[in-house]
Amino acid sequence: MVFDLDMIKKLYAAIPGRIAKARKVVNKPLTLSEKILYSHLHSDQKLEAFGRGKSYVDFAPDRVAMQDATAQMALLQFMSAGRAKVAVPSTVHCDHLIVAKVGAKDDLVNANSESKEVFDFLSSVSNKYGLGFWKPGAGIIHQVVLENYAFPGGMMIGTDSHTVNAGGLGMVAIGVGGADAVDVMAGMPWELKFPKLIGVKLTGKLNGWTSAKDVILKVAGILTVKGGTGAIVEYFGEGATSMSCTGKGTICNMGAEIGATTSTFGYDNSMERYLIATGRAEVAKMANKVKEHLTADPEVYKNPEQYFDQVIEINLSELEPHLNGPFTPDLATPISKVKEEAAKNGWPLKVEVGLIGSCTNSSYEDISRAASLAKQVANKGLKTKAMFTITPGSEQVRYTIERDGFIDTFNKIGAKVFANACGPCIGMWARVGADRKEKNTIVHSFNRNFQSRNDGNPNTYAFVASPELVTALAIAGDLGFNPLTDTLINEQGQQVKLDPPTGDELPKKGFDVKDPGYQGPAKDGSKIEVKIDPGSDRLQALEPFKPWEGKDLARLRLLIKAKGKCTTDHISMAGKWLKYRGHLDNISNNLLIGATNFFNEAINSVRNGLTGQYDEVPKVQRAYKAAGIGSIVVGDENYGEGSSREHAAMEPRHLGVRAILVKSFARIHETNLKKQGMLALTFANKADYDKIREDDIFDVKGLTTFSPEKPLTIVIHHSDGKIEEITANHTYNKNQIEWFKAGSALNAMGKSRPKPGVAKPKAAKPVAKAKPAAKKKAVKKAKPAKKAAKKKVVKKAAKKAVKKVAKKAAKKKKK
Ligand code: MIC
Ligand code: SF4
Repeated sequence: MVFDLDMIKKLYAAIPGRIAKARKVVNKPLTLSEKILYSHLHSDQKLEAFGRGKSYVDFAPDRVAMQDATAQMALLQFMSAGRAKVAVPSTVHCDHLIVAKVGAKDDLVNANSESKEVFDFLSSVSNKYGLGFWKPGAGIIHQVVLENYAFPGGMMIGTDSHTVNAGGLGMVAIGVGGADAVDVMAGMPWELKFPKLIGVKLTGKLNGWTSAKDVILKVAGILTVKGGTGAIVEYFGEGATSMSCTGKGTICNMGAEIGATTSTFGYDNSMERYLIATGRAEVAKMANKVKEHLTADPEVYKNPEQYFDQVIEINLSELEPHLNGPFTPDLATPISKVKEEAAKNGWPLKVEVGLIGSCTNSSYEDISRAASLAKQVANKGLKTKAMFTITPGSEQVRYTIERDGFIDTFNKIGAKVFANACGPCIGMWARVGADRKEKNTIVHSFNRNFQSRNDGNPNTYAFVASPELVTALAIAGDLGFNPLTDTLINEQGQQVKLDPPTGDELPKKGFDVKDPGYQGPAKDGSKIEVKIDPGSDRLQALEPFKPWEGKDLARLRLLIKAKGKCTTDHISMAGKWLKYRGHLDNISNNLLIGATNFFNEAINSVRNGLTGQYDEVPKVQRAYKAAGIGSIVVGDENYGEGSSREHAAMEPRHLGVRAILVKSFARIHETNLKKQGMLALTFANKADYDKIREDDIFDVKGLTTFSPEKPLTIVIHHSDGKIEEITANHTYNKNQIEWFKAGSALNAMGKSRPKPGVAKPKAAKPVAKAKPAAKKKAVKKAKPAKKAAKKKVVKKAAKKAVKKVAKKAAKKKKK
């Protein structure tokens, strides 16, 4: 089944004209990223030469993708939007809620019973509102999207940071929080600060042990986890065109680990081959006709320095396989240096488990290359030393690799094949013995290796590498093994060397699948009732957050001064907590339980300012909430790195934290905080972080005149009577300040109203106090809904709401 043909056809028909207009205004040759961005401006967005890293721009993405763990919150919010159907093609993918334990079959049965309520909820919401639904077992969102929906020149957003994977097929695909997805699904413009552009020129050609994964491992080492923040990374050059489309997907996927807004590649033969192999020859045909618009203008790649804000060059012919980690994906070590580094840093050398697959690396090419190594185990009389697991990215890949004998090959080395799902990548791994918290090493082909992420054990040293290298290291059972130079001793006592991996970019016999696991939506969803059991501990209907009280914030307590890395995994842990993603109050019990307290270096132990006692973070925050006291969280660099999960913003909001004050933010998290009505602030002077003491009390001043580019003041009351004032910067634009004032973006857009067709314990309060910004903005937001109403897709409620928003705004303007 080919999805979205009409939509793609329309876009391709419009692209040449849109790009020509943009080129005129920008007045210079365009990069691919600019072409895609400029051809996806929202109809109400004025075309101008936008300032990179400066202008806030309204876009109209072509589609939305959501995975089960984030879709719950996104769809709970969407249900408040009063729409009868999603405005753009959207899908839900059940992949995060499956625990990897015994093996694919049993694990899936377990997940289907344990998370039945959530899957049923997602399935019926999808059915009602017109979303495509991919059942548990169908595959991991990004692989399924690449196989079915991604197309060159398109723009999509997804409620998962690795949505960027679709850049492998020439898209601009961006990870966002659920509230952003709601905007697009409701037909509203989607706002993004126009990104900066980083160009990566790939020369030479991949060969031997080196694979596409090593490109991004190297880039991560160069740019670090925050080097891509606010930027799109565009890859080009002979090295780019000579690699496979799925290899490009891997590179784009892990662009999330350098904080990049997204990454992308120009349309080329590898993409055409992939489209054809995945049953989309028609899309390839259409793309071929507008080819020159699906890559940068030739001048750009000839003189990249003139068109990109930063250019990096990597020679693939010389690139060494890399191993990144532990605990951070940007600690890049070439394989030839690993032994030395391990000895220096005390990394355990014995590899306990090698894990391949995930959304990052489970293409046919990856699996076939890894299998070529597994085959050598028997052929060379070796024995695999470490445990070995595979999580295929989709049922299509799994079915095809089984047909082609690779699963059999892996089984022969004692591998365990888990369900087509996230599993160990996101801590959904019932790893035997992890609770003993022993120091140990694992290697995987996933993308993230933050502390505790895979198995919940903070002492697991996780390293990221290509599937090929992971397989070789699992066979050797030794982190210091360099397959390029070292030999292994086989069962007969002989020294043998592994041959470099070989494989097929695409299956010779084509892809095949029996049941891809897709469920299309009902034609008329109006009669479908979405039920939320009021007694459920998995799902909870959302109550709108309270609007801002109209004055400066006073007497805030310090909840935690987080030390060092504080990713979304530290703020809202995954693993066993994933099951509460649809229940805000329950998931709030994991707030910041992974963060390190600066003052005692302990995890999940902070001082309760009311009692002086140390307790768990959520408990202390609940005590402040019960006492009606607001609080503040202080953090280090790149706070909120990692996931798109908006729970990391909603939980503190729900529990009464008022401001997050850090040295710097990761992009998605900063937006999520703003969307949920929180104050996301940065130290104007980073050294002020050192001024914060454990028992400080804070005032936030300047909120009554809160405006773009005008810093706020934080008054710190130390317990010794000393008072200090520091400056806090912010990046709120006018519209975002309205979100803060209204209590959340959802409130500000007048979306929170009783939920049509939803059985819920208490009706949500209408947001009487929501103040839409200026008339212009409100009408702008309302317009698409008006259009939809004409098409009779929006019910009366939506029409009424549109009028209400416009009327209120008009009234406000008169005042
Ligand atoms: C991840 O890789 O961290 C996740 C789990 O896919 C997240 C989404 C989530 O937390 O649900 C992401 O990357 O956005
Ligand atoms: Fe799933 Fe891991 Fe990919 Fe996130 S990075 S979508 S958890 S496989």
